[in-house]
Amino acid sequence: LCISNIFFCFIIMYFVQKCCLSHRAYTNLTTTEWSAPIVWHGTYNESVLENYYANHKITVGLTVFAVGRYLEFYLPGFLLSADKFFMVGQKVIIYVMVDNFSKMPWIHLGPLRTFKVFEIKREKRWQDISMMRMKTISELIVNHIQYEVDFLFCMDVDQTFRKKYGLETLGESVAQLHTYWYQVNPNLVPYERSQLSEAYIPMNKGDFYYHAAVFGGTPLQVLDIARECSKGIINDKKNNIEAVWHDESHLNKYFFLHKPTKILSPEYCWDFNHERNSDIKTVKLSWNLKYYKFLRVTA
Ligand code: 2GW
Ligand code: MN
Repeated sequence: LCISNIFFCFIIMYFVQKCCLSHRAYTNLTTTEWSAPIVWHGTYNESVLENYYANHKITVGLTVFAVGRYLEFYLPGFLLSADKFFMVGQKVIIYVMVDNFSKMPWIHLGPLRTFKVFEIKREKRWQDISMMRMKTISELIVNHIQYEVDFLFCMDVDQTFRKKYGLETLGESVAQLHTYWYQVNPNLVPYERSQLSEAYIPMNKGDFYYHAAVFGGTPLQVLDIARECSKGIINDKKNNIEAVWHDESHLNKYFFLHKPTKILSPEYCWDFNHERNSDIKTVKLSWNLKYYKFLRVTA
C-alpha cells in the first residue's frame, strides 16, 4: 500500500510539474535555457556599449515596408521616430519598400543617417503583403544589404519609437517577445498547429511566442531567417494552406528550430492597450492604433 501510495504521489508530481511548473517564471527572465540574454531595460550598461562601439564602427540597417494606405498613414511617423531614437549616434541605413514612389515622405534625417527607397509591386491580399516581405528582404540582402551594414533589423511600419532603441539590441540573431504572450505557457500561444503547414510546432514544444514586427541579426543570419520563412510560405501556398499568423507563424517555426542568440523584452515592441505591469519599465517602441476599417478598404 505504502509503495503504491508513493508511486501515486510521483505520478501526481510529474503531472503537476509538466502542467504548471514547466510554465517558467517568464516575468523578468533574463536568460533563456540556451543561455541567450533577454534584454530588459536596465539589464545593460549603455556607456560600456557606447565606449566599445566608439572603437568598433558599425552600420545598422533597418527594413520597413509601406504599401497602400500604410504608406501615408504610418511611414512618416515611423521614419521620424526612428530618426530620433533608433541607434542614436550610429550609422543607419533605412531600407524603405513602397508601392508608390511619389508618395514617399522625404523627411530630413539626422547626420550619419540615410534611407534607400525601393519600389515594389503591391500584392492583392494583405496576407501576401505581409508574407511576401520575407522574399523581398532576402533578395535585398543578397543584392545590397550584405555589403552595406553590420547588423540588420526588419520591422513592421505600424509602430513608433518612443525611447532610445540602442546597441543593447544588436546580436547574431535577434527575436522579439510578443506583448500578449510573454507570460503565457507555450502550449497556449497561437503557434501553427496543423501538420500540413511548414510552420507546424507540436504541442509541448516551443520556447516563446515571438512577434514578427521586429526581428534582426547579422545580414547573413537575417538572410537565412527570411529565406527559410519564405520557403515555408511558398511551400504552404503550393499545398493550399496558410499558417494561422502568416509570416509570424513561419518566423516562430524558424526560431524554434534555430534558437535566437538574443531576445528583446516586450518593452521593445509594446502595445499600450495591453495591461502593463511593473516588468515594463520603459517602452522603446510601441504599436500604433489600427484603423482596420479605413486601412483594409484598399489593402
Ligand atoms: C496588413 C493587414 C491588413 C491590411 C493592410 C496590411 C498592410 C500591411 C498594408 O496594407 N500595407 C503594408 O505595407 N503592410 C505591411 O505589412 C506593413 O509593413 C505592416 O506593418 C506589415 C504587417 O501588417 P500589419 O502591421 O497590419 O500586421 P500586424 O500588426 O497584425 O502584424 C503581425 O502579424 C502579421 C501577420 O499577420 C505579420 O507577421 C507582422 O509582422 C506581425 O507584427
Ligand atoms: Mn504591425
